Amino acid sequence: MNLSSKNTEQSNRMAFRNKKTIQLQCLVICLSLLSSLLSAIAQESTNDWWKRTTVYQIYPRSFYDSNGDGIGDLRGIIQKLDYIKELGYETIWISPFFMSPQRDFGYDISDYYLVAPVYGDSAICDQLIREIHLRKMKIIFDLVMNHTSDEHPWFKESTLSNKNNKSDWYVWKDGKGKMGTRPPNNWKSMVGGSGWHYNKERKQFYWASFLSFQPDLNYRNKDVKKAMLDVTRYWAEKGVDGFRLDIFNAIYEDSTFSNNPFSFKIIPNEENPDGFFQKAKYNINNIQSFEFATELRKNIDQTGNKYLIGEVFGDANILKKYCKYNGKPGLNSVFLFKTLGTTFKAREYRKLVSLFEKNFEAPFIPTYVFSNHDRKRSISRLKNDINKAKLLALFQFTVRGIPFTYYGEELGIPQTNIALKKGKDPMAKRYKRLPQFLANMSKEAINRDGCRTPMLWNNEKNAGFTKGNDPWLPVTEQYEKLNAEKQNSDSNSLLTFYKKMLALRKSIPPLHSGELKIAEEYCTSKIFAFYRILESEKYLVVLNMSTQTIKLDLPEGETLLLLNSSNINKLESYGGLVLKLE
Ligand SMILES: [Ca+2]
Ligand SMILES: [Ca+2]
Repeated sequence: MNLSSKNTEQSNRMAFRNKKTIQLQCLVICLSLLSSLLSAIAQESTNDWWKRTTVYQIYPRSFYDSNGDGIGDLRGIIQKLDYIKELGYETIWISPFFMSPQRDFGYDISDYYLVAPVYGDSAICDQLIREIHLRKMKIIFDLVMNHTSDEHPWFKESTLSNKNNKSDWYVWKDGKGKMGTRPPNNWKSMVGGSGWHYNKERKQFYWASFLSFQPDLNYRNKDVKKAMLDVTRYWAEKGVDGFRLDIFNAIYEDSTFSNNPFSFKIIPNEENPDGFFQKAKYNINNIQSFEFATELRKNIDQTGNKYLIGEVFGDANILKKYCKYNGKPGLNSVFLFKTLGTTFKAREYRKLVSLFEKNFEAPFIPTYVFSNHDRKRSISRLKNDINKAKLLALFQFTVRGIPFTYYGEELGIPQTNIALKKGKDPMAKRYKRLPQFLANMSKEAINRDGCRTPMLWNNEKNAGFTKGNDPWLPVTEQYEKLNAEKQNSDSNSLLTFYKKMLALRKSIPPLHSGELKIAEEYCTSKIFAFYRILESEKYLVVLNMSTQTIKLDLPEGETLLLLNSSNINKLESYGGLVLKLE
């Protein structure tokens, strides 16, 4: 071998080594890119936990009483966390338990940082957050940002004079007329009647969107806004995973305080807050409330991936503005209460889902709610038909959206009819002179006590809700049949079906993360059907929302669930199925 060939060989070997090094470097770069991509995907999917979650709402006063005073409490919730975990829910929303005179059972807060003694104390609250996280669940607090209790020290100070630190913290206005004793304008509160209330000390009116003892905060005052953003930061930093925001559409009022225009509408509803013969033009859904949603988002984002859900009313275009305004993100989602007024019929449900899909197309996500602490219990709207309730659960846990369950909905606890005169609810007190037959005719419960009766745990005294003698509201009479312990041991119960649905939803990604397409070819006046699709996986959900048996011609697939029926090709009354397509 001569020198030159030796050199060539050497340079070849070096080139080969260099090539190898470059290849290795490429591989390392590729791997690191892949790993950062994967971690970005993982990050994205952790950020989006709320999109896939299932929410269980607890009304703390009625869930479980740990000390026998007849009122549910936080320690009681801790003792029953395993029940919710075993059911399969991932997130718990708890109605307010902060310091409050309890005139509206917690939706009238007198200190946002303290727990009302009837429910526990700060240490138990910390323990509750910890215990929920230990079980790998999330916790959502219920924040009433629009108003405080009239016993909040801020309001007390504000009433003293119009020249103190807090005098501008609420919405004060001079009255009209010679003596200034007529309300500043014609605005009606959400519960009817003028929302303006005269205060003798200040000789001025204050504005209250809801009840008279719940004065609205003035968000045009910078200190108020900061104080309330501080409240959300405080709890978020303590580990709370999100907030349900009470009447968020009432945060800002129009600064002109002009009279609202006339409307023929008498009762406000979920899609339209107009009512009591006026358009709620100047007091509801103010554009500054949309902007505030984006400010709240920005503020809360500094504490991690938190979920914000607003209680708002209005048409879909308005509602969407709370989620995104001027290109900026706001609340993650809003309640879509149209579900509550939708008749249990195939065509109605098809319309509902089409509308929600159109208005809340991905990356937005709809919410599906059928009961809460203000509304008639779902099973009572379904005429106590357990088969319908199961079919509704099948729908709610397979449709694209975040499902919300109100405690006891999984047991089919019915609405209790409690006379207005006996009502503890301040709404019942307000309307106590209304003839009872008129209250009974109303589509929605005027006395909200009826949907807040104690949870039914077992067959013992007071259905196991309290060891005391006197639950704060009467226990449902059918508790021997409906209690959780009994239903847990019955493979055919509503509770067992809920468990099954929650497990199914969790185990099949297309059901919690896939897109939805209405299966038009199966939809009729009796059948509602849709697909859930994620990448190459496709599932078909068919619901027979009629009293008849319906013949079906289904594609090949694996039946994952068959409800109220023995044959997938002949779906019996209120039968439903989930089919994995090949
Ligand atoms: Ca108690
Ligand atoms: Ca307000």
